[in-house]
Amino acid sequence: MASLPRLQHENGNQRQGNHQKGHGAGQRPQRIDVRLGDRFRIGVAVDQNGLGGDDGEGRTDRSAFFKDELENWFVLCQSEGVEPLAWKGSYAGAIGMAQFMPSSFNKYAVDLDGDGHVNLHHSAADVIGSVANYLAEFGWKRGLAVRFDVKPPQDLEMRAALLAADVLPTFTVAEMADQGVILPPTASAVDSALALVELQNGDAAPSYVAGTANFYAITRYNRSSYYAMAVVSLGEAVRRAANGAGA
Ligand SMILES: [Ca+2]
Repeated sequence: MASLPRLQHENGNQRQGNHQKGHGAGQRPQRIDVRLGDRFRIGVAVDQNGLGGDDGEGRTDRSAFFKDELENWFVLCQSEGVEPLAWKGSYAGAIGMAQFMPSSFNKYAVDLDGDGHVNLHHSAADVIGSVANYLAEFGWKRGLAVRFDVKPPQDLEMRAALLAADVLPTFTVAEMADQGVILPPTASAVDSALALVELQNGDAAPSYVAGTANFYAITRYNRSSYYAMAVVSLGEAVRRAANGAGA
């Protein structure tokens, strides 16, 4: 593979291109043109309705975020010796089995199999190590339960006060109990603050869990409580299967 030219950072304008703020729906996607030395010229189409300016329906302008991810992508390509067009990811830029954005790749991905490269497409060891490193960086505690199934306070004001903290572990077991949460005995010795999490079940009654710091760590990967519970449920099923109890 040919070596990549160094990124141009000297005047800070090399990656500005001609992208402008969006002005609403119906316009053609604009382009960010990025020069990589004299050898590459890459145009990256940014659909401002999906990734950029407000389309009039309240979606946030995320163009700054994706410009930063684009810069991280080129840094990644240089550090890994990858041609910028060689790897494919999700439409928004998430890479490989771990679905890391380029900035997360640069911060948290690790070479666990020791071959000198971080390979999130084909190395299960690198993927597992990178996800573990990501969770550890966001507070994962080894051996700590992720969540406890609980009954919420009957008092709706107390319930609302607990839910206001969202997924952030805020309350001790005693504080939750004082507010009317019914916790299982196994929660009594937990070494973590807890968050009351409400999970809607369509027409059925919602479920409630008390999420620990480990539940919170999973939500740093994806902020949805439903995503976190899906990860936890799948992980528990894998553990049961691995232990021979069936999924
Ligand atoms: Ca590796």
